[in-house]
Amino acid sequence: MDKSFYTENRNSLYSMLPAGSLLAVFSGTEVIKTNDEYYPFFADRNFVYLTGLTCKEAVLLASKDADGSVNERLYILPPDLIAERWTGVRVKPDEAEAISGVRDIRSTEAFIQDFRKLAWSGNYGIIYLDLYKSDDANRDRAQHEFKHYVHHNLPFLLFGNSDPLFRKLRLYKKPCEIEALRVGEKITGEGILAMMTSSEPGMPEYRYKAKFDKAIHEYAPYIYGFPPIISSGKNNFVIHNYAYDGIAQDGDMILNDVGVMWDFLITDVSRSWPCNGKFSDRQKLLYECALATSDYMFSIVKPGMRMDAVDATIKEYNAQLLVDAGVLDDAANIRKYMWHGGAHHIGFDVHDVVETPEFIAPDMVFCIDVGIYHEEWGIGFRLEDNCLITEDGCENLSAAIPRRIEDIENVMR
Ligand SMILES: [Mn+2]
Repeated sequence: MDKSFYTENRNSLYSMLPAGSLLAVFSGTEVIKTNDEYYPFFADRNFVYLTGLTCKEAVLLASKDADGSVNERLYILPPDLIAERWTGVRVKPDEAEAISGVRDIRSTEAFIQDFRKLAWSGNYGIIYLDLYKSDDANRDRAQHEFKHYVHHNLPFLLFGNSDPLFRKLRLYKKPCEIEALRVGEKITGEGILAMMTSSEPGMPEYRYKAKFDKAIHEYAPYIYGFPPIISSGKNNFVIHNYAYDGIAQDGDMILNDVGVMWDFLITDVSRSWPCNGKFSDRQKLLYECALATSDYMFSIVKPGMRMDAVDATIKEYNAQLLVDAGVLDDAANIRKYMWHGGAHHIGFDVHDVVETPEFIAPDMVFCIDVGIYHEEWGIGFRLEDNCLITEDGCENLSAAIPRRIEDIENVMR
């Protein structure tokens, strides 16, 4: 991604801040796993969205003056030969500038002092931080800890929450983001095809995963969009199954819900097939309902449609098909077979952090996900594609990944 993307994102965010405000965005800190071992560091997505940098412990600090002018500074860890010998080279100021477009690059050692000077100047009444948590049990992140610091030491500053501002921006994808998604879809497809073409009864789930991993890691060292969900048979009834400990038995469906991250944009695609390469009558019956529902959605989704109608229509349409097929007694009971929502936005996060729109508009990208879980028949699967909203309709970004019974069976033959 070119630095102009990040510069534009920052300027859009700054334009939404009131005059006389401060903004700090943190990349985050490593999380301990055990003893002296840490989880692989994963930078805060809003920080990445503004800077393109993925280094730990960095901070973007912006100040917006009464006249509306903005000054921005980017704080990165200073050089440390011993630390870098152990855990890798740190980004240098000129590299940070080239990636992000921020001109004023400083050491993190200067951050607190600089921040206090700005606060004490009396020119700023409010500090904006991304204070979002998806669950009360979530650990405090760097910005939450900083909030405690400000609350105790600079109590005259008010807090603003930048989370809704980021959500407004991230709802609409820019052309370079859509291009990144297109590359990601291609790689995702290669991973899925590698599993489809090697599928056979008796194959352990972890070997399916190995096929997927091998295919996508031809492209980048860290390319997972999220932990791949790959399961078979009864394990498909666990919606987020990460165990990979089952063995596909003859007659089982394979379910996978996978995606890659390319230029920070994440794809999210589900494909399902019988491990033996031939749909049974019952599998065919249920799969055709899901496919017809998905096809219908791609034919009607367009700008101006209510966003909440997407999920509702997926359920209603699929319910009617299942009733017509004699599978479901009453469309009102669809929750028996459909267990999860059918439309979430994708982007820098797989469940993207966006403002929930009332109406669909161009440049939004969300999943159209039809899952059917028929426990009595032992058949559970989902069909999930990535839907880009265009000027007058929508485009299925993952359409090239086999999704029709005939295409799947041909690929597997
Ligand atoms: Mn999804």
